[in-house]
Amino acid sequence: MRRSAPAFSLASDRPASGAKAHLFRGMFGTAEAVPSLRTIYEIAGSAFHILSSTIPACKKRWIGFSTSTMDKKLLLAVCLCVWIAALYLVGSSEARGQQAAGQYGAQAAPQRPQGGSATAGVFPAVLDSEKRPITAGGFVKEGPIVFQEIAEKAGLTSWRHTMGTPEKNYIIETTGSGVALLDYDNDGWLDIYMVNGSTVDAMTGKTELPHAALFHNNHDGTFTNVAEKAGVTNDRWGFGVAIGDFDNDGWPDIYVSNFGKNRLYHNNHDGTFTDVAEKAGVTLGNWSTGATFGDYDGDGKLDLFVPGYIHWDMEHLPPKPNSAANAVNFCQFRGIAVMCGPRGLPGEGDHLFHNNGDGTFTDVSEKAGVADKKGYYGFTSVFVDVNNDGKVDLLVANDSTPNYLYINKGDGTFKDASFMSGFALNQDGQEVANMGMAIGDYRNNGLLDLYTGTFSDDYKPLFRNGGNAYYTEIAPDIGMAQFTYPFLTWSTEFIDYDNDGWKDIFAVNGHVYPQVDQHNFGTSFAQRPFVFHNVKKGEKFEVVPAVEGTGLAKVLTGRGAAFGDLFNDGKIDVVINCIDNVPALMRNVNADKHHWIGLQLIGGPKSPRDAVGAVVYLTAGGLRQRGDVMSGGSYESSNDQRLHFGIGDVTAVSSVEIRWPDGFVEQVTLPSVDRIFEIEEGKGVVPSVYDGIALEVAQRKAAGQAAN
Ligand SMILES: [Ca+2]
Ligand SMILES: [Ca+2]
Ligand SMILES: [Ca+2]
Repeated sequence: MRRSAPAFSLASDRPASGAKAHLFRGMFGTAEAVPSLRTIYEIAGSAFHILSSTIPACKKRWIGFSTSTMDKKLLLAVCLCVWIAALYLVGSSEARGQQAAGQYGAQAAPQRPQGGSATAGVFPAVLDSEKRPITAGGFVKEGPIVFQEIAEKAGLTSWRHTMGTPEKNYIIETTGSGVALLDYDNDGWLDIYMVNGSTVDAMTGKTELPHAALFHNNHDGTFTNVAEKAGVTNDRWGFGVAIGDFDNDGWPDIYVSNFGKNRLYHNNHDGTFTDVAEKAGVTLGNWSTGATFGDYDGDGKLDLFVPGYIHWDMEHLPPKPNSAANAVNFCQFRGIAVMCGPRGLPGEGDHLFHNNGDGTFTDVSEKAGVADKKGYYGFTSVFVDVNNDGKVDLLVANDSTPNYLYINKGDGTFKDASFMSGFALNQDGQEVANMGMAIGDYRNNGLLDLYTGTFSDDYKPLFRNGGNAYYTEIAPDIGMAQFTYPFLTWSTEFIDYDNDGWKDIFAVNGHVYPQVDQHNFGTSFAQRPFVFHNVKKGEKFEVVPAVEGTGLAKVLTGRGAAFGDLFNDGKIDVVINCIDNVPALMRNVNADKHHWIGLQLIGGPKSPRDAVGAVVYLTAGGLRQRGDVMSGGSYESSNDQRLHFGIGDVTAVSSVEIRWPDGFVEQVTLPSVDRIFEIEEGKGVVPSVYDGIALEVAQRKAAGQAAN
């Protein structure tokens, strides 16, 4: 479904109204933004990006208008206005920076609470033939079946997520919780950890506390919830989860981010866990979100970064949507009263914890330069090497504020390259509501690209890495913007769902305002997921049709989601944590017969044992693909840490180069394809549980084929 063509737009894939009209709003902020947070650097950086993005666009249009003098004059006038304004911004940034600096002391004071998180404008509803918004419709009767939703059959619907009341009067009831895929018992089969929310009634003892779930993989397509026995029910108002073997004992541990104290569940190797967060010094205490483990200082031990969202006070709540205090309805979305936030509410700072190696951590946020003194609304973070210098950098997706991109300087500190990298804002120079993020090399050129999930009425930005972590946001330029406007996207990941060697994009959606279902806004509270298929070697993506009755046509209250090969069959599946609902399990049933490789990496004595931070370059059929071992990501979630490569019709891998976290570069030879191998640093492929699994899966496949 596409809207009518715009009258005039510098970009090609969205209406002219909204986008450019808001070009400068992002610089100074609006009623919704926080102008006092702007510094000289940010304003100058934003202006620089306007110049760098509009000059090529103007040039392109100029060449396009070869005959019409009137059009050329108009174009010249518009472009000149944009450039003059951008230069003015650079010039005036010093004064504004001083003004901003003067206001820093007052930043902790809450601003007037405000609602609404879209920035691009208001767009007309896109409805399907049955008058359903495209977010809950637009299905086709026939087409390729890519995902089937099998949560009930798999036994996941015995558990339910709960967060606040259905009315969603407060933002703390709306943002949902994450999912982690981890193999906690080291049997070679991914298990599932689902974070739960809570309610005020439960926290004050009136009702039972909602529990998190730990679903053990029974190897037969079903799962059993063992959270109680394992001691990981959390029983707090939970948001994010990150997986990392922080003590290098070979068993994955679990960090859970809550409103209130966080948990660090240490894996006891016997199916149980012990919360060691107090002793480790990593509890914090207000509203924590999607954490990430990573060894930023290269000492071989995983450190921990925990973003903060809003500094929330249960005793002093913002006004309810229809309360007297909100009589003027200043928390609005498209003119209707909704819950307040995040804008106008005080942000919660971020924390970096250095791993001391003795079971304790030290908060080094300030020293390292990642404390988030601006109080941006952090949701999801990931340690990963975006500038290919062998050290993990740090990405933070921030809601309704600019994203952070911190470059690791290698001396225990980070350089804030958020604006200069181009990751802070979308191509309009606009801060958007970044919930979660996908990280992957979708062009197979060895550079990590980024995609973030944002609010409805904003498109979902694609950040292309031009080298050295210099990003250009290009979603509208390659036709990926228009379709995504009505969706509110949380989790997203680059996954090669059809194993053709080119990474595709999966997005999990759902609105925060239940009120949208009462209005013809073209969006809905529950939304279907969407998939973009990488069809031209990273130059173009196409929306995969949502076939009725299949996973992509399932309308969900999606939030956190984790991506991984749950059934060891070489196809990436998706587990979705749906707010106030049962989970969804999207099993990848795509009909392709493409080949694949899975790699479980084990770090040596100088690297983190779970190899977080390792980078693999796998070459097959002339295609060189990159895979990074990461902790955290998606939206407040943690994906399968085994690396997955689709290799198309090729039946042999030419080379595997591994850059281990300690800097050691190893070449490994793989004896076959279509299975998972375990590789230990310095030892190449080692015997593992995956040898037995490969045999078992092959036998089952043969039996299945015989039965058919
Ligand atoms: Ca397992
Ligand atoms: Ca461990
Ligand atoms: Ca693909």
